[in-house]
Amino acid sequence: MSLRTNTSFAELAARFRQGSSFAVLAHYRPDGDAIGSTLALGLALQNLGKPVRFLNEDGLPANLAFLPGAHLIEQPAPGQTIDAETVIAVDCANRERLGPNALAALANATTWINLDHHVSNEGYGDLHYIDSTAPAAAEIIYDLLLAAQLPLTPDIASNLYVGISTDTGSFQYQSTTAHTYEIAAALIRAGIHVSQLCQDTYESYPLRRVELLRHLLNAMQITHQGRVASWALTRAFADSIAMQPDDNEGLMDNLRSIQGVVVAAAFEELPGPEGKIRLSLRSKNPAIDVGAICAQFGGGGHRLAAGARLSGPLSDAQSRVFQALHETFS
Ligand SMILES: [Mn+2]
Repeated sequence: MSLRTNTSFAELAARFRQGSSFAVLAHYRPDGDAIGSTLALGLALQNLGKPVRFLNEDGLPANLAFLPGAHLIEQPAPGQTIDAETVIAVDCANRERLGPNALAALANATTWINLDHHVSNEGYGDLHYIDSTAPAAAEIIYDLLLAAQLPLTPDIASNLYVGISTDTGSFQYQSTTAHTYEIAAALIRAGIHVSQLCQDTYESYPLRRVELLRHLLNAMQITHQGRVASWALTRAFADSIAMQPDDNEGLMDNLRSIQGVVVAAAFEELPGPEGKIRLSLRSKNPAIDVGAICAQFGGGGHRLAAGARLSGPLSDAQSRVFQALHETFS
């Protein structure tokens, strides 16, 4: 299953031209694809002369503040109302992940459009376009802008590039295709500065992130006959370095990169009285479907990258996940 849709690029392009006002948003805890896709599509709609609100439940992460137009991202306050006729959700598998404040703020919208690449997407909204072969939502946005004949400004192209680069592990993951590289070439022709964007994306980390990496290297466990590498981040350590929500983004690639490791697992004790544990799983082998494992725990994602939230305490969550991994390998 690859493309699931009840619409077409032509219909979406017509909606963009007919719509009176828009809000664009992505999932909470936004990554480069979430913010890059939000900004690229929103800026394209602005260039059509439309009023656009750019939202994210968690606001703009500091590490993505370099993206052109990033200052436009608003964090909806509890009880706030945002008037937009058409809402476009990008890179978000279900309504809940848009966040409660964002959903409440947009309650008066008349049309909801869902553009995504998560295979677990629930098909919410009036119109949905879900291409699970696309390695990034930004790749779908690129194809859509091209089909809609909307101009690819350097600002829009920069956002699309960072969205695709971050969701493909710098054009390395299995989902990366010839089309992905063709898009990258088109984005370069549109005037982006690749080396500057890569430096802003991958070589501008806060020291906190390196302290997290030190913690990872000290605390990681290798189990399941060398096939699973895992890291448990305790709240106590996170608090001791005043960790910000996006500081550990992508750190588990260090676990994935170990020879013989097939699955990388990261556990994180989340703040708050519920004592929830965030689980992130990455697989190097398409035969090991970590999306299915996370689904057992009420989460979801892709075959090679998925997540879930488990009840605590940490040691219980770890043993449940280790058991599920044991069954997957046996
Ligand atoms: Mn994505």
